[in-house]
Amino acid sequence: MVGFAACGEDDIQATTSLGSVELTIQGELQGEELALESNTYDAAGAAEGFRLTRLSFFLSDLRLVEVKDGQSLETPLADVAYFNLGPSGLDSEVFDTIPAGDYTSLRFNFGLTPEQDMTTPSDYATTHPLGESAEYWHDWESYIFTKIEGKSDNNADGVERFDDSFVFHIGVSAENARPGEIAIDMPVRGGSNDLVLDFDVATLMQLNTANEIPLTQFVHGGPLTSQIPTSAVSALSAAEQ
Ligand SMILES: [Ca+2]
Repeated sequence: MVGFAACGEDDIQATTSLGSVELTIQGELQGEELALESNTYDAAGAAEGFRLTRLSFFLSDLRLVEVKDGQSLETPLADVAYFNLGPSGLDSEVFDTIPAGDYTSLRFNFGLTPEQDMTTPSDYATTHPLGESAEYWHDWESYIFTKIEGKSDNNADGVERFDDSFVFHIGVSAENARPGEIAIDMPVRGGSNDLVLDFDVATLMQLNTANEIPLTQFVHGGPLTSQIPTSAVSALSAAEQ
């Protein structure tokens, strides 16, 4: 009977004021949902187009912001989340026990915090987002904040060949993480709640601009280590409901 005694009104209130948030990130490119492996996309630096084979990244220090009495109040959503977009260009993560509220923006870092980046995968269970050794670069003593991989067709012969590959593994240091803030219209209530962000891959890769990432190269350093996280923040926005 102890269980009944504990089930007062305060407990019911506490239970109903927490919900779960499923954060989905949907890649988009040239006006359509991103398709990894299968679709060919245009770029200035690829004569007959390119395909993406991998797009993965870490977001950290995710916070929901609610404005009350003119004050911005932050509610933690997650310390870190890892997204690895599937063939249909999306991935989702679920965060539990999030307080109810009427949230109007999402704050985050693209990449990891300095504290997180000082750790290594051996500090975590393999099920933790930071426990995956393939996402850590020992020579940098840093995680790989994002992986962008694909192949390009630079042989203008009308035949799909995709003889060239590109690999961008970006990280090196927590200094290359970038903060972002996205306006959202996000009431969180008890039960499950959905938040969908669009990830504009043309902005991420700066396609058809002077800063287009080179679609024949393997890059693990240099100017792109700051350009790509900056572009990634610009590429994220709330999906239209
Ligand atoms: Ca060709």
